[in-house]
Amino acid sequence: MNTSQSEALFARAQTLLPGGVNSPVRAFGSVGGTPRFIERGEGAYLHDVDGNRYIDYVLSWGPMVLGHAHPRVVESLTEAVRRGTSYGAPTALENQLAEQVIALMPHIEMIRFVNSGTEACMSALRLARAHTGRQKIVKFAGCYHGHADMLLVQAGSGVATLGLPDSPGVPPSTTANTLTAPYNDLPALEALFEAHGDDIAAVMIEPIAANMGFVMPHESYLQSVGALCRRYGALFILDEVMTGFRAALGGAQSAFDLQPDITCLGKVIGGGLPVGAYGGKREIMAHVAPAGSMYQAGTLSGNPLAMTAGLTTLQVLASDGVFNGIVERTAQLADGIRTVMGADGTPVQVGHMGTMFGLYFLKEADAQITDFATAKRYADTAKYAAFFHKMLERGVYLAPSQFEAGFVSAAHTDEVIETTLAAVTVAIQRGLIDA
Ligand code: KE4
Repeated sequence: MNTSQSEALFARAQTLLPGGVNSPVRAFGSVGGTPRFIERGEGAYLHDVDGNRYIDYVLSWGPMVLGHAHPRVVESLTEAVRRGTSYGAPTALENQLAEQVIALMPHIEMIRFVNSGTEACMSALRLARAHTGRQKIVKFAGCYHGHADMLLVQAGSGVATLGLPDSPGVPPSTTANTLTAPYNDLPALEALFEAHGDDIAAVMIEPIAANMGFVMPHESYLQSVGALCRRYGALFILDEVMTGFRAALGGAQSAFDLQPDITCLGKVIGGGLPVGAYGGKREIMAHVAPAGSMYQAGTLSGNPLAMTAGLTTLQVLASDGVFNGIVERTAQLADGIRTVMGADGTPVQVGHMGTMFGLYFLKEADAQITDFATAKRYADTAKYAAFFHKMLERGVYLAPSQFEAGFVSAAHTDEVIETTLAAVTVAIQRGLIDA
């Protein structure tokens, strides 16, 4: 496979951008090799600068749920851009996207749009502290909620990928109020509440832990987390930046019947343009300036292009049969991978929910990955890296890290899934994986 243009561009990029990228996980650090420089996306496919085509299961880390350059999104954005790109003033589009999100996630009674998931999570925690008057927050090892200082503690995603358990530059004073517990370990969380319960402002959790790979919550675990929050007067914050409109059309909160006080969103609601959001009960959101005194602001928050892309994306996604079609093909892919790996005797842990999935290669056949510690202990990252490259060579673009999830779009047809499974079969034929 010719990658000469990507190699040249990457060499130049590394003189201009730290690590040659604008987000660490894109640099192929944990899988090795040269990141592919993308020229365009079309449906289920990415096309790189060397003319190679890939079936895309990263989908910009979740946002491109309709596939790349969906005609309806392109058309609405083209019209919008002719009216200008940003006004710094309110528009009807913000009302419309808010109504669309609230219709799909009724636990959100009021919402604030921001520009990233990081901003959404950071602001949600400030809001929880403002609402409760308390200081401490709880997150879970291996969960990632963006790169705000107070959350870069035992984070997942790129931090886990790069083996940076805690980032330099974050003063201990900033994380002194951040408590952590293992995911899926209710007694550990109960112990934190027993020790700090009256000073815990909020618990923030990914309803599916998809920044340490793909870890499903144990039966009733999330409901128990919510109950503990209510018992001690802490806010229950669901970080659905990734699971929103992916784990289910109404997010994991609808699938698991959860009642979050605040929900954080991102990715899909921007349709590929920068959007994050946090929203929840009206009496909580009333603290947010200018309605209340909790300050949060943003030059480009709610900008008309991002609102347009997000609104069109959600409208198409919510139309008849679209979401369920993606769910069916995600299950077809996950089941197919499990079958192929099983036939080959390759130990894997495959998970899926809604339109997202995960694949761990296991160091031990009967290992179970249920949290960050077991993910680090049992995930065979070397074998994943080898598999990643075998698939890339066969035109399938998976996440360039074992500690990320995979995503499917409305453009991934049955034929695309079958082509992917054929590539999986060839990629794992005994001896083809070097590790
Ligand atoms: P952003 O600031 O990257 O928009 O969102 C941060 C964030 C918050 N919460 C969850 C659950 C997330 O998954 C993310 C971001 N996800 C990563 C991928 N695992 C983004 C990819 C990247 O960092 O380049």
